[in-house]
Amino acid sequence: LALAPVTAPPATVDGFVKEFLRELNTGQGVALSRSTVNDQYLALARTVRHYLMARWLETTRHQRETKEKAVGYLSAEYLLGRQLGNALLATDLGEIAEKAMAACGLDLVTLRAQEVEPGLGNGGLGRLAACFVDSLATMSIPCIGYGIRYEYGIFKQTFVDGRQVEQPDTWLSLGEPWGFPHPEAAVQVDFGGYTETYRDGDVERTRWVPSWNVLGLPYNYMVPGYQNGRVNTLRLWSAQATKAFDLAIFNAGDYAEAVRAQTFAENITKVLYPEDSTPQGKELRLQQQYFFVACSIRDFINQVMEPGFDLHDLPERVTFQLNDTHPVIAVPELMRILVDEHKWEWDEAWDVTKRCFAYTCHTLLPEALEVWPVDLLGRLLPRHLEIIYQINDAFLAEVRERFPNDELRARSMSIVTDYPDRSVRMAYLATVAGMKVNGVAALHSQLLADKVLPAFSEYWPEKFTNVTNGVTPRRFLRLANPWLSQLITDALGVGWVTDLDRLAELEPYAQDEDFRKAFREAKQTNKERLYALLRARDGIELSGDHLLDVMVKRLHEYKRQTLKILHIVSLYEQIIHERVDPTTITPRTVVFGAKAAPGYRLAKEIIYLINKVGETVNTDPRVAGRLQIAFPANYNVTLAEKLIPAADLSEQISLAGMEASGTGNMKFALNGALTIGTDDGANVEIRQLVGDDNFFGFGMTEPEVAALGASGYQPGSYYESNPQLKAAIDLIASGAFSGGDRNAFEPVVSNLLYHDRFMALADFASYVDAQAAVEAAYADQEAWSKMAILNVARTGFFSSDRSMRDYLSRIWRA
Ligand code: 26M
Repeated sequence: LALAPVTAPPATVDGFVKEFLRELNTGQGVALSRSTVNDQYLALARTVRHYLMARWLETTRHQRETKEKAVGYLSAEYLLGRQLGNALLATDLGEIAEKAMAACGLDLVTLRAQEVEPGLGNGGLGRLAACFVDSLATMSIPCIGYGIRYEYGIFKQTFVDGRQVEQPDTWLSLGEPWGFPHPEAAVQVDFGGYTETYRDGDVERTRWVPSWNVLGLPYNYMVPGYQNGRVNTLRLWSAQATKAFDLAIFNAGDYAEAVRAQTFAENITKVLYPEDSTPQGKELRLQQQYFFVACSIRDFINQVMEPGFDLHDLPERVTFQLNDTHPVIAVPELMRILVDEHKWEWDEAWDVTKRCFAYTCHTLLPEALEVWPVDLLGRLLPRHLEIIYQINDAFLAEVRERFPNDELRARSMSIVTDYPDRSVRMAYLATVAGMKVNGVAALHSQLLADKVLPAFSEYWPEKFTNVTNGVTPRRFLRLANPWLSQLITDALGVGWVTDLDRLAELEPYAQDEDFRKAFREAKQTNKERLYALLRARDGIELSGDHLLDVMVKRLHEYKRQTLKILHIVSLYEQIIHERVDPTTITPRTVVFGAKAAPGYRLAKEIIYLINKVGETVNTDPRVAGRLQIAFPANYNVTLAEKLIPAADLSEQISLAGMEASGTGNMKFALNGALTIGTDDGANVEIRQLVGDDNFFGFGMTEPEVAALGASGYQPGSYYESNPQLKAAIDLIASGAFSGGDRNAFEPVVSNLLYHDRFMALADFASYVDAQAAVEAAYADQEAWSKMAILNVARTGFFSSDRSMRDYLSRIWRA
């Protein structure tokens, strides 16, 4: 039997048309003349998929042959964004596809717009995972991304009378051409039950007797490298009821109970938890975490490794990178496999395990650190709880040996804590088990070591490192901003797409008048594209040649959307009370995008405030042409790709010491927006790289924040002593934005005046000054363009390719 190698269809317009029609006709059973846009989109996606298939198979074959060390990226979230555009770019089939569709009487842009993005993440952490797998594929580094195939991703946000209302994200309902289910590679995952000891020769061993189980069904997604013939794999797990489970019940004659059991199993991957900072300690969430991690470890050992592979070599073949604490239960899981199933000695198993994992922390907020109650863990994963106790006992014995008579220290480092309830601190477990612990920006890594895990960084100074985040230039520059990309390519050639440091060569072009003009034209084109989209998508009418001021990110008090709204209200107040000469005002359009966690009350009140201020300002003739506000609902990756390239000003205004890194900040700078920002997260590094003259810095530094907090922060004193601030807050409280209702914004106003945990009032004056500096700078368009071009030229460092090189040298190859 001759085994013909899998080959891609010919990369010609003709070849593409044939493949497309074959997909549509024989793949989907639809004639072109009778097909819907969705039929056409699906056929197109499957066509592009065919071009990638041979490379994917070849990548897998090559990996098996070379046995190169791989990265197992463990992440509960991947915020991928649309796939088609990226796949066309990776295969360089964009032009061919466009012509092929035209030959069929179809419009590629329309078909691309049909794709529903997989929103399998909340925000920064999930999008980072997507950027990282893109970079690894582009750099031809072996990686399997492991995660969860949620049936419903991040909710769809709508506004009803200005308030957020959530709708389910039915991303799978029109068909999903990018995922390949592999039922033959399904994995069983156990839960519940109890443990017991038994004699095995002359050793006593423990075994876990679980009480229920589910099946993990893998779906493979292609992760194409940029025009390099490489296609890595993203493997997302979906939960299914096991046959044995419901057969037993069916046989007992209880059909309804059997169907209920099925639903129960499938609940595990039903929906993404929409919290991005306050873990609720929900049992289903722990089920999700263990489910995907158990599937992934099993899959890597049994499917990815060759048969007969010796597990002692595991650390030479993989590093499992833990994307925050969400997958940390993988640590006791690997220990359980080695000790219980393979009957290794504890020490031998621990030696291998601790060389297999590394941990990335993404927060500093104390309430965001995951903690699991011992009773919940013991009920769901009794054997894992025992193993965690044993890890902790061994670790604390070591601590006590190194620091005798220092019980306070030992207790402060205990993985298991008794207060407020007996529970497991997942960040501590990750730190003890990981060979490395990293923060996601220089400042964050410093604070992580000094403030969150001080005892651990003293104990293992060499374990702590930094890897500053990055973003993929393929999606966020090349794809999202074709006009700026063309300008850059005209100046430098195409190499910058995979070598972003080359943007530095743009530096002299900041002095080139023609280049600046072309740069402004590209920005203007992007604004027009955005305004057309907002008109069609949201019915939002924006007009005029304004400074486009954008704040897009999850809604959270620490990110301080309220500080931005106070500034807007203040501008408005000054105009309507004729405190400023209207002819001196820089016309400004402010765009917000933000989802609030559904249970986060105050965040939802802030959304309401933004919408109501917008309504009032946008319909007040006194400010027409000077100030307008847009808050399109359901900010997501797709919208980001249109918004970011259009922005002039990027708002990065979190309280110093709170935003671990930020990655939106990097996307804006790379697209030639200037940043108004605090000394927080990666803003610090952006500012250093672009220079103080090309960055609008303001606000307290982290040590100043700490000092103010220690001295007893009183927001009311700022309100009393700053008339401009007082006027803004009073205007909100007066009912001016709520049809006279003085109670409408009471929760927000009283929180600011009496609590203001993130010190918005303390930074207000400084923020307003920085905004004045922005206006002055924007008045000189030539000077502004220079600054913007220098931002592009000096931020090549923020490519996620560079992040991957740092992970390689500091962690994965260490
Ligand atoms: C935890 C438990 C239950 C439900 C949800 C969660 C959870 C999910 C996501 C907690 C946190 C989550 O994400 C945090 C996050 O997105 N952090 C951001 O990570 C980015 C990438 O490193 C940084 O740039 C941001 O500064 C940081 O806020």
